[in-house]
Amino acid sequence: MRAFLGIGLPAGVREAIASATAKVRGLHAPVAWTAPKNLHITLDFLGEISPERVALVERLMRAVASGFAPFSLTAEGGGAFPGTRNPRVLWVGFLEPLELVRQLQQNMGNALSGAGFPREDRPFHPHITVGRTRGALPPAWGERFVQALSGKGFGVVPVSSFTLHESRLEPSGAVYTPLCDFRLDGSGKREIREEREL
Ligand code: 2AM
Repeated sequence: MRAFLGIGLPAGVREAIASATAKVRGLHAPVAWTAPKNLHITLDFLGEISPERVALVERLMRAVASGFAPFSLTAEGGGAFPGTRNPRVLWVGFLEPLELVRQLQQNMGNALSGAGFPREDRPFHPHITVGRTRGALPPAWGERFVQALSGKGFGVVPVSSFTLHESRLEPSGAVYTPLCDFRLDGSGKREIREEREL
């Protein structure tokens, strides 16, 4: 099974992104746009995993989630990977502070790599992929995309859990099926307390 761990978005944020990108989507550039229902933040892409590994991931992620209290993220503006001159992935970003989501992603990566899952070698840049390019774009198209989203707010994403998803690649596009939610049900103060006890 192809799987990833991610954070879902409220309908209002997905709608705000869909309406802010409607104009650029209407330009018919060679871009595969993410269906609004599929918009999400990826925390860890697991790739192909066996059913036995799914149970292990669930155990590990429950432990990670219990170390965090809910927090929120504010979606604003956009960018392109690897850059606006040669865009492959078009994304919506988040305002600082991002320490909590970075810490969450890091703790997830530590738990997973400790259990033998390969560690993501790219630095974590929290984002929502809104499109992937499928061919050559007109000159300055990437800059225009980023300008179209610049300074635009898409709302607050309350993060009270994260989710293990199955991702099936169908001819009509990716189909994501949520398998398990991990509630952030800790106080978020566990590490500070442990440090004090030392
Ligand atoms: P991204 O959109 O943040 O780039 C589900 O397929 C999610 O997993 C995608 O949205 C993508 O996150 C991420 N993903 C897909 N294929 C990947 C890969 N080969 N390596 C890393 N992340 C991947």
